[in-house]
Amino acid sequence: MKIYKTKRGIVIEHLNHYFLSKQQDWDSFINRSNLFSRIADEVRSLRGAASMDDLPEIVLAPIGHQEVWASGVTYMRSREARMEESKDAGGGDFYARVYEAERPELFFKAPAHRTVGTGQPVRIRKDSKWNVPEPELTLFICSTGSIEGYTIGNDMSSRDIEGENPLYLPQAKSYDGAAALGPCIYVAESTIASNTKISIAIQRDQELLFSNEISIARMKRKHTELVEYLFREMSFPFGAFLMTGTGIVPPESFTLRSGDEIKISIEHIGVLVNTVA
Ligand code: DO4
Ligand code: MG
Repeated sequence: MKIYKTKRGIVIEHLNHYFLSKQQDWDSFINRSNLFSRIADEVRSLRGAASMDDLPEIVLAPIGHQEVWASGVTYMRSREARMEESKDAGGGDFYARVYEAERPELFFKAPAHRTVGTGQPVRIRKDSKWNVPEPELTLFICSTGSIEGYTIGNDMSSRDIEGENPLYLPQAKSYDGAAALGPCIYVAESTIASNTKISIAIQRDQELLFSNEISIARMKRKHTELVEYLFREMSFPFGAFLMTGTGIVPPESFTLRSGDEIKISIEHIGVLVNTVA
């Protein structure tokens, strides 16, 4: 099942049918344990009554009062790219160490007001010259700490700022329009398939500039391990989103420009499309 936050209300997609939920508050709708069975109950009660022909045109980012957090260096490609970009600053060793360490790298990415949904523009910083999107499977975790759903995340990153000094990470990662989430939350009866593929395509002036794909099986850490660290000493009264890190980093010669279209697809979830403002 997929759930969408739309201008018309909360829409549930089940077996290619769309249902407008009777519930109107996004935060209390998503922040429930056993979310799958609760939504399945609601779909049973709605069946026949409130089916819609299609999804409303405007789909919003699937976020209310949740914070967006992110994980780092969870794939070998990310480790290599960070070591390369920070070698002049002598920071390369940190990335090799965190890749092997027991404690993962977790960082605050964005509150809802800096997060955009599908079809909305993402941004690159005016004081940065080297920018990339990071396509990441993103977990939705309810306030009691269980993973209840999955969405697509784009962890927009300024590689020159991050590479200059690892202590600049918050500035490289957090700014207006640096996070995109969407188009829905995929809520399943069990965990997402371990061979789920993530793919990205970046177009400039209708031309494909870069594309790649990776399976989440290549990730070094378990989702539950990341969540366990995130929830160790922090409470999330509305639940939280956690980006799980990127396994795709474009070559060093690549940087985003205004007008580029970034399309990230994750099997079972859908496609997140954003254009650089
Ligand atoms: O350590 C820097 C950020 C890493 C990151 O965002 C990623 O691996 O996806
Ligand atoms: Mg990332």
